[in-house]
Amino acid sequence: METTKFKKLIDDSKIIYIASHLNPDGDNLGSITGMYSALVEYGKCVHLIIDDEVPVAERFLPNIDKSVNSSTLTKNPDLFITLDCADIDRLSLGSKELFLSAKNTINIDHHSTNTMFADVNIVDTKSPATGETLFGTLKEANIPLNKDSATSLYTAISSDTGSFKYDSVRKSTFLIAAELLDFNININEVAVNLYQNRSLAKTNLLIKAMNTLELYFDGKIGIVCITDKDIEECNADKSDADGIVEFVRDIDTVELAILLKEKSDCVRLSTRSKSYIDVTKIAGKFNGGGHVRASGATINLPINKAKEEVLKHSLEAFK
Ligand SMILES: [Mn+2]
Repeated sequence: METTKFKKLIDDSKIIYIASHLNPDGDNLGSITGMYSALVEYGKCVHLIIDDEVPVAERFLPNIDKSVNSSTLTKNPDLFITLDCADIDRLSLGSKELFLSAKNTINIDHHSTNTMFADVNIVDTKSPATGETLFGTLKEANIPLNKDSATSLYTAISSDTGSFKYDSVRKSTFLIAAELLDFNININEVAVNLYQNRSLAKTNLLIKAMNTLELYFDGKIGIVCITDKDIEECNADKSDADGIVEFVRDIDTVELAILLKEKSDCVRLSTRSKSYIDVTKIAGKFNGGGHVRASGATINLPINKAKEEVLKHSLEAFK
């Protein structure tokens, strides 16, 4: 039903905008470039909007160099598409303004916290990645893929499944990956860029963060903290904090991993779990959200108070 509306909006629209969200990750960037490449191939006039810094790992994505800042575009596009974006406030202010001016809007996502903010909402909360949901949507709409879009979708899915190892992965995930391989994509290029590409600056930030490691509750809870100053001192990008929380999770005793990132005016919480803790419940205490094994929130408290509160809710999660 929603796919029929999706297809009609694509076919009826001349000018289409596709935008990333703030702090874009692999699923977001893979999905927007995948959609962009597919729609360009389909003959559409498409503009790709990225207002934030692209992490180094995703800079290889096909057509990501075609992206523009929202300030370069005029209002009132026929169609505005968001992907992997749970609510409208995850867009940059410029993108949000364009979104609100669009004649029609589409939201494709897999977050359970999605607010259904568009005219057409294709939200599959069981899907491990927006890239998987997008694959199904394009297939149903008979919009063909090519090597570029297939590379992007494979990257999106690999990225949000920790290289196909999280328990959100389902049978369809592997079947879709298999279909994407038919496009002769370079999976080594994807793997090297996503997983074997850590800069020395990011490595130094990781070391700094891991030096703050504290374990609680028989080692089941692991927590690390970093500050904007740490990022500066390591000469790292802000996106270099991505992935640190996974190192905490990967400690053998840890079930629940927590990263607190101190910013000038707030604390950013990232949580990961290994097998049984639902981290959306912890992020939810701070009006955040995400997925059962990976969630986040913004906490408007000083870091020490934030840490205390997060630990309190984390201990409760084990009861
Ligand atoms: Mn995602």
